Amino acid sequence: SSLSWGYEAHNGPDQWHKLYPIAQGNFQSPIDIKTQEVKTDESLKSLSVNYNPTSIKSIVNIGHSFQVVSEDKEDISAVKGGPLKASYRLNQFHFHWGPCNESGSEHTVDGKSYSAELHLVHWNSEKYSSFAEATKNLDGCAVLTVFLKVGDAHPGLQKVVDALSQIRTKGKQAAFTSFDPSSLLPASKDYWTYIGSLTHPPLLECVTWIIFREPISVSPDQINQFRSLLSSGEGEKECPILSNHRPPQPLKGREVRASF
Ligand code: B30
Ligand code: ZN
Repeated sequence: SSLSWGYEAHNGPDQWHKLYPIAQGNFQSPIDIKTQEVKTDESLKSLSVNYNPTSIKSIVNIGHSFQVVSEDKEDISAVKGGPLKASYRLNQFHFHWGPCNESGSEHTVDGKSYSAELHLVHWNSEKYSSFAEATKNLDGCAVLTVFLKVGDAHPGLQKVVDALSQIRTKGKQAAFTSFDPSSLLPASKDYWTYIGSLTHPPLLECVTWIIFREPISVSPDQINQFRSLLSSGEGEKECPILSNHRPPQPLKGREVRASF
């Protein structure tokens, strides 16, 4: 173990349970989606995603990743419908990736990894008053998830990639405004859903996962820009963020439903 968690051998996913025993809990994420065991649920409503570019405020290097922050004082950007029984407000979005294109996603589909994974993180603003409070409850959060595969460049992602040069080191942040997160969603709104956890410490079991079946394509250059971000601070020895994904966890009897 180590002073703080990370993704290296000494402080990575296999060590997290020592400081965060819930790492071995019954509702952990990510998981492998076994498409033959998924149940189509005709009663699942279609998702209603309402994002407003005015809620997006900044982009920040948080050391193990970077995130784009959405102002969440009101439901300016929110999701409802689908498996959700309330409106969930957008708090931030971020990505997970790996050192090469063969791995990087957190969820897998029939054992197959994608090259990266986008998480749009929301909290239940009808029942709770902050993201932190929401994370203490099973119905607290909803994460919309999009797989990234390497191929053609993604025009919507390029604006995010272009901002990374301003936040190369840990702790840096920059203004990032009038961006529409819907530009990062796939054309098809078919999704899988299950109940799980945050995928890194504190690993709280508070997330309704909504995972789009269809991936988006990003170029080799776009994903390489993710890998050029640094986990080190300004003036420290340069340490690129090459991997920040947790492997799939045991399903432990949970049901994965499909909207399609
Ligand atoms: S995820 O979407 O399941 N990967 C947190 C939010 C989303 C996920 C995992 C964890 C979380 O704990 N957020 C609050 C505090 N975080 C910032 C952050 O959002 O991401 C602080 C931190 O770590 O040190 Cu990473
Ligand atoms: Zn995440």
